[in-house]
Amino acid sequence: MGKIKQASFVTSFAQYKEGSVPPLPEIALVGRSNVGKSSLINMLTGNSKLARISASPGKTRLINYFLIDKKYYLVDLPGYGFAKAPKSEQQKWGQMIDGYLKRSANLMDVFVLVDIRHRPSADDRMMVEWLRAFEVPFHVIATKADKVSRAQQQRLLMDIAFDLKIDMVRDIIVTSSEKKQGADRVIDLMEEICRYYYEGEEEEVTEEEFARDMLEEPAEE
Ligand SMILES: Nc1nc2c(ncn2[C@@H]2O[C@H](COP(=O)(O)OP(=O)(O)OP(=O)(O)O)[C@@H](O)[C@H]2O)c(=O)[nH]1
Ligand SMILES: [Mg+2]
Repeated sequence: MGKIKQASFVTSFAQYKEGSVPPLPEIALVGRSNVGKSSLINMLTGNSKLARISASPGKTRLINYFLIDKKYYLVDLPGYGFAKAPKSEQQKWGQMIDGYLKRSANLMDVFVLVDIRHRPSADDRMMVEWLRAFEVPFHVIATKADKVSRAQQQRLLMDIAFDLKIDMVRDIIVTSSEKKQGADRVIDLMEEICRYYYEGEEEEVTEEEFARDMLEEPAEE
């Protein structure tokens, strides 16, 4: 059963730039603004203060890197579809997400988060289609499961699977950051994704190596 021992914030960018962080496998979180991306990171790491969350959408405005167990990065991206944001801001965020997904060489998997209560939006469907088209591996995570009853869950998941053209309802991982539900499954999956990157060999960066690489490639604001 997976558990994260160590997690820390590394850096954030307004614009993805290759080679800005020491190379390690990356798992990115995407989804509508307010869906619970940052909350999920906090639940997974058991640190409620690691990623900033907010009741109002549009909290995460940069690409945030979190180093997990010195082995991989969880990358928190700004949410899309935040209707109240000015058009220019929305465009900027769109470009940020797009630029990151297209250019990150170590991107291993994308977690697409959807609120279990709602049918996926046009943006959600577009995101999934885009990932399929570019053959980026992804998994769908349904958030806020505490907001619906167990009986409702199955039907809602079937709708989500249908909209996103996911064959198996059980492929959707159900989580609740509020009730700390689903963390084991997500962590096990992340471990599996990283094993694939390292192809069996256990590799970790030492603190010294990490600090040195960070110095060599100063992050730009
Ligand atoms: N009930 C419940 N509320 C949740 C859950 N996950 C997140 N929330 C709430 O939803 C709101 C948004 O959460 P965030 O984690 O900031 O969402 P986000 O996807 O990072 O949003 P952006 O940064 O704007 O893209 C906050 O008020 C959270 O407390 C959950 O599993 N259950
Ligand atoms: Mg956020």
